[in-house]
Amino acid sequence: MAQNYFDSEAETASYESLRAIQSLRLIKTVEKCYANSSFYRQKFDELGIKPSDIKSIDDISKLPFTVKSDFRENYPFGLFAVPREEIVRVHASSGTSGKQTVVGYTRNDLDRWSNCIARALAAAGITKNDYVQISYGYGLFTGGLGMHYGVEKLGAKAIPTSTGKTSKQIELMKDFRTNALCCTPSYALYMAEKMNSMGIDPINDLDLRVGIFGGEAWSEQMRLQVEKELGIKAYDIYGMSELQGPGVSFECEAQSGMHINEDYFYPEIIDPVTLKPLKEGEFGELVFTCIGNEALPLLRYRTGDLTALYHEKCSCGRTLVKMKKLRGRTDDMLVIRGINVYPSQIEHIILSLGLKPNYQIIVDRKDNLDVLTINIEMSESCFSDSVKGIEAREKIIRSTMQEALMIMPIIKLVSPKSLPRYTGKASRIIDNREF
Ligand code: DLL
Repeated sequence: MAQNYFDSEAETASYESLRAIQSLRLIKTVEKCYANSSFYRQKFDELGIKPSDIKSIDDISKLPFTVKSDFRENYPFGLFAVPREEIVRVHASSGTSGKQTVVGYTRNDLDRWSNCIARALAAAGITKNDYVQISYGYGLFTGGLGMHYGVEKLGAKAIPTSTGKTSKQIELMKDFRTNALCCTPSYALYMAEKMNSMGIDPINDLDLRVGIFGGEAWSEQMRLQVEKELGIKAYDIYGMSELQGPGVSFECEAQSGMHINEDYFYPEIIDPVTLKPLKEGEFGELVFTCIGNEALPLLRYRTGDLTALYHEKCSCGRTLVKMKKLRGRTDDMLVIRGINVYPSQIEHIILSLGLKPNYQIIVDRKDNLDVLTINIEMSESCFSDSVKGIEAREKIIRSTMQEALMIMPIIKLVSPKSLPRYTGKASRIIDNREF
């Protein structure tokens, strides 16, 4: 692929000049936090730190962490660090409990965000000539509008279909000769299934070439499946509402980890228990300091996402540090009979056994013991098998799971298309235990 940058100066900057940009922006961010945010001023005072203690990016570990509950405690606008009249957009994301996490943007923030997305689109080979269908939800969720402004910034053609009305979306995709699709990986797979039932062959009947998928964890096998079923190249994009939304990091042609827009988001990896910084290459919790945000300049925000950072000479020429595909979240981890189980491990096994990622993980407590049940949809051919045949397959899956997870799950192969499909983020875990 020809090298394709939106912002080559930042994306291919030398390590030294990136550090210099990061240092400068960190110093400014810290000064602004102290001057304009009573939340951060109080934290600094409690720790006995002054903005003048931060002289370069190497001083970052002197700064306090910020966590999700800080949003809840300062709901709705208490973390904003600019006068209210400078805010031009508000988004929010729903958490598992309590109030929504509210984020705000100045005009410059929206511009920076669009740049981040435009970088991601260009890295996936999207150009001005492309029609880009945005099937992330529009609204308070950052996916739809975030991608939308980035597509326009690049100069490509945004088709704002949002989520839902899937048959109509596919019809438009065919009529408009859509080249790129942006949505969650779960929705991409659902679209492939729907195309099949509509008699549309994505490879011969559509002009789809690439997908920009994110918003939820998806394994390498799931990528292969989406690529095969839609006949496209599938690129990963990462972000979270608190930081800006999508576009904090993105994949390039190498499709091996995501380049972080580290001139705007300074990453660290910490041990989630000791909170000590970990070395390059070690897996831990991802922490970001937003050194380019005006409205919400978060310091050392603990994302709860588990990954590792690494520098490499990337074939695309970008020098931006990479993060590995997410391994899960600190709060996604299920502790079943004292054993840590990540849903991503279960998905990995399901896909490596040639099954589709249509599954449900259910945890119950019976007679004081945790019971893990995994419902997995059968393919049509497996469904027409004898009861004995189906039981034999269940047995193979059970023993593979047991070997990998160190616990024995109950495996139930259920009929095709009987489990829910998702047009946004999939939610496949039902934990019925009371804690
Ligand atoms: O999901 C922003 C986004 C929209 C990113 C569209 C990419 C595409 P939230 O709703 O705040 O924001 O959820 C953020 O989703 O902390 C991760 O756990 C997860 N996540 C997002 N992207 C990825 C990805 C948006 N590419 C949370 N891989 C994050 C794995 C992802 N997990």
